[in-house]
Amino acid sequence: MPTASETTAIPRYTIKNVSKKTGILPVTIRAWERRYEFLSPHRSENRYRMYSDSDVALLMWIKNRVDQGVSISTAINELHTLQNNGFIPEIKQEYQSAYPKPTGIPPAEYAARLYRAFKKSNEIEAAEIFAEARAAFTLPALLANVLIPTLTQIGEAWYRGEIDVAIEHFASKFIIGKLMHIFQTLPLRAKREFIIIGCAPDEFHEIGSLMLAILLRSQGYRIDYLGADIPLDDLVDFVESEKPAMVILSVTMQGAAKYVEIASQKIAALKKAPLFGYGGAIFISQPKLRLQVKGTYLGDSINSAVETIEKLFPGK
Ligand code: B12
Repeated sequence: MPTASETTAIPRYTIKNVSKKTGILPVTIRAWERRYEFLSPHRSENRYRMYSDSDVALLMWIKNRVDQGVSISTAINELHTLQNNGFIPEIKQEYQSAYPKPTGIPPAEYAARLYRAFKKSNEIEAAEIFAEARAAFTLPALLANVLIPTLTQIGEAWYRGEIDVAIEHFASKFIIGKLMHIFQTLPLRAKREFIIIGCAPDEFHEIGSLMLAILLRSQGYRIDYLGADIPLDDLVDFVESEKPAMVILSVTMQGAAKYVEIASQKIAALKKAPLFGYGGAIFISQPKLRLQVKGTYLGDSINSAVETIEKLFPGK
């Protein structure tokens, strides 16, 4: 089944249809394309420009800004900056805002509210809190300051015996669902390097790697996200056939850390070896484990991992 962004990318409208939908004259749409390289519509067999739903959404966004008095070149620059920060005009405005709309409520308060909703297994409340926090913060802030603290509270409460495993599963599945939705609705037409991300064998904590996958895709990288517990030989075969620029593995539990060392060696031995990066909670609590790995330790947080990768692949 196609993802939301694949569906919205299907070219289906002529310039006349688009003009009707957006209220922008065909001549203006063509001028924006010529002068600012804004949109590169698919060409039909008879060379007609064909636009997708996603193109229509982008044009509407630009039109709104121009109607607000912003110049066309500024509006296009704004759009590119927002897209690089994870804004997706193609998806519904109530799900995310173009500019974060601060509510004055600190992220820790959202984390506490989300935790309380999970504790009651109240999905409606959790969804409302999540939607409000999503609109209030940038993606990196949402992940680092709302979702990770919520998961930490869940883990601590589970460890103290205050909540059941069922609540922990309810909360982590809810968060994974929301994160997968964000991941799959980010633009798929990547302009930057191809990176494969997932977890080492025996590692079932996948949320950190999924968060990193989201932030990197929002920065324009092409990302294949493979999730938890990837068998090493399959990973190496996949890397050999797909030829990514980088492979990243994440580990939380001590038992899985040894596989990162083995994976790093197997990947380094490939003919055209990609870069190898790694991270996760176990490499923070036991830094000595890093000594064995042939690759780049990406840092103690998801955001530091993005910074490290940006340095490895400069020139957006
Ligand atoms: C959700 C969860 C699960 C879920 C995971 C679901 C899923 N599909 O991901 C399930 C139910 C599978 C699970 C299972 C287990 N879990 Co668990 N789990 C958690 C919980 C609540 C949240 C984990 C999480 O996703 N956090 C979000 C991430 C992003 O947070 P983080 O790791 O702190 O991330 C920071 C850094 O580590 C770093 N980072 C993270 N990932 C990456 C990746 C890269 C590349 C980089 C550079 C950086 C990076 O960036 C973050 C900061 O910005 C934690 C509690 C906690 N404190 O985290 C326990 C926790 C991790 N689990 C724990 C345990 C004990 C287990 C089990 C052994 C339980 C059991 N008896 O079965 C199993 C082990 C399974 C396995 N072999 O992997 C313990 C681990 C203690 C330890 N170190 O030994 C914790 C800490 C709970 C606790 N307080 O005791 N768990």
